[in-house]
Amino acid sequence: MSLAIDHIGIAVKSIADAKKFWCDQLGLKVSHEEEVPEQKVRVAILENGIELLEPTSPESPVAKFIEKRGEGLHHVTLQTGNLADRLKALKAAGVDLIDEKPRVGAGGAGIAFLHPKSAHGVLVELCEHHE
Ligand code: CMX
Repeated sequence: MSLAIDHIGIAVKSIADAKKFWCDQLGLKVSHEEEVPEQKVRVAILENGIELLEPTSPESPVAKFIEKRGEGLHHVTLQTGNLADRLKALKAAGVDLIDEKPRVGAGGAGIAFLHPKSAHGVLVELCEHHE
């Protein structure tokens, strides 16, 4: 479905620490874990669509987010087909894009972020899965 929720990103200082709550206490399993060097984060995707994000560098947007606001909800990701065209249409409609062109995110998906000031304070990520 177009613009269905793909995952919800939560910024954490340490994935290992966060897993004590999400996995040990809530009982969720990790379906996939990887480092995304381009975004300077390590991600652990849980089976229910929660994505834990740990910064791998002080320069990471996630490190800056945690420094400013503390751990917590970081972004909402929506699925789209034809991401490049969707971005052009959003730009034409006056939406403030962080990424004007798709880049590569976790799992090799095409991703792009929209600025929170265009989305009522929420960082929105669009993703296009290629499989
Ligand atoms: N959600 C909501 N608002 C956010 C935010 C977030 N995640 N991150 C920053 N903001 C707000 C700040 O609070 C600030 O608001 P005010 O101007 O009202 O104070 C404003 O956006 C600017 O924030 P900043 O701290 O000055 O930071 P920058 O402008 O340097 O960067 C942003 C902000 C959103 C452009 C940057 O964090 C970014 O490019 N994010 C997208 C990339 C990203 O987050 N990657 C990690 C995820 C990786 C993955 O899922 O694979």
